[in-house]
Amino acid sequence: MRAYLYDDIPYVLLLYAEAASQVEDTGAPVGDQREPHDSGKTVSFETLAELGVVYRQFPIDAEGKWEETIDAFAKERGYKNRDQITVTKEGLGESYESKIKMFFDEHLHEDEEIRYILGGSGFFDVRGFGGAYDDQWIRIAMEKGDLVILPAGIYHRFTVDTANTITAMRLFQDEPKWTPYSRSLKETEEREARAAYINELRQGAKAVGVGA
Ligand code: KMT
Ligand code: NI
Repeated sequence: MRAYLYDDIPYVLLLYAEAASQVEDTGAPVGDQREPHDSGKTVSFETLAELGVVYRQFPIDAEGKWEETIDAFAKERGYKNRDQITVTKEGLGESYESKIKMFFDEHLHEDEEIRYILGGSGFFDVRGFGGAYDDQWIRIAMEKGDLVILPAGIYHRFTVDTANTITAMRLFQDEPKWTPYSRSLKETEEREARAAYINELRQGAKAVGVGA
């Protein structure tokens, strides 16, 4: 897992750069969400922690010890339930295109989003808040054995990478509350989960002595 600032280079500039051969032509559509968009600016785990994003690594070993590890972790955090999702055309069937679009539409949830990667790879993008990364995309590159917890109320999105496959365990407490509230809807900013999240960030910022 690595986190970095997403290179939010406008599409037209990318087209221009590609035409001028300033960026490598990988054959993928320019500005493709599946490309790494790596600005080269690494974002630290501390920054992620300040945003309430929890990152853990539980390597998937051949003996299957990881299952006990994940069970213990789930128990400790009260995640009683889990299921599995494979983001591929085969895994998602008819709804593939619409799901891919929905995952990448900036949104928040009223509950945590917990994902443990069992295979493949992909990107979770989260929005910075306050400080140097205010409202900027931070891209979290996830692969097998990585676990991430996105707090309720954080704006985020997900995409597979150019390998086009990821399988993840989704953990949750009781009922999954995965309704995505799109940031494109004005009322999303007014949701209680958003207010609670911002409140927590402000208190955290006070605790570590930085202004947010
Ligand atoms: C989500 O909620 O964005 C997803 O479940 C994406 C697939 S998990 C790798
Ligand atoms: Ni989500």
